[in-house]
Amino acid sequence: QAIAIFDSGVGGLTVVKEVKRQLPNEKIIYFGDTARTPYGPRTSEEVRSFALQIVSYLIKFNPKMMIIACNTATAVALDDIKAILPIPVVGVIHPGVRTSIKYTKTGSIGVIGTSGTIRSKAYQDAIHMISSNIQVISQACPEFVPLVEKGRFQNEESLDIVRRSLEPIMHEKLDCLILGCTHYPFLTHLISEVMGSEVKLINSAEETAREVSAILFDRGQLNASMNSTPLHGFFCSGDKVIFQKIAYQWLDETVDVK
Ligand code: DGN
Repeated sequence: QAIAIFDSGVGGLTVVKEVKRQLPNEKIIYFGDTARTPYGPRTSEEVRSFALQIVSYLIKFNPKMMIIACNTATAVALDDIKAILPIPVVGVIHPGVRTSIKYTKTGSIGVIGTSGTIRSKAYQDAIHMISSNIQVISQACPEFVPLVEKGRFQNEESLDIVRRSLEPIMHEKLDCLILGCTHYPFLTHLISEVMGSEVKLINSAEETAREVSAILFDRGQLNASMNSTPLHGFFCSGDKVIFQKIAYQWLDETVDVK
């Protein structure tokens, strides 16, 4: 049985990479909704209905677990998806929140994400549920996802966009910044250049994969066999050539995309 993972596009590949690293024997089925990306500017109802459609597609593969590798969809649909699926469902918000709370010394945590994620206040609520006196400084960066979907994660123009988007929080006294969108790790170098090396960037993929591993271990569902490399399945709703190119750059392997 596979682990199903989905996102609005290529962003969830940052989670795939970490799941593959921590759980190399697990088979992954991935769906990227590249035809309808970005989800950030859409209404909550729209994102929820897209997420439910994708889940009903992926569940046909009989996965043992579902990862919502999209913060925007996690913010609005995690509870609904948990309620309808008979398998464990993991989102990407709580893992990033836990990592940031463990890390912060100043008690000021930055969060960047899509307009939908920031508007939902999902990070703020999750952080304050654990520790009410932490200051959360949030900033929506709506221009980042289109950059990543076009594969533009390194050029000068992208650096200018990153600088302009982060300007409002650049001088805040943050010691960590949650990359509250799974697309943003693609822009790590640029974000780091703008925020400075003293701000730790938190990519929720690592902690998400750890949570997945713990759940599968508890359920006795970890695949321990080292006999063969699992054959993953990648699907996208839009241009498969661009998806394949970005997947190759990020995962360092050629993937067959349907
Ligand atoms: N990767 C999605 C997220 O984590 O929010 C991006 C959503 C979008 O398409 N804007």
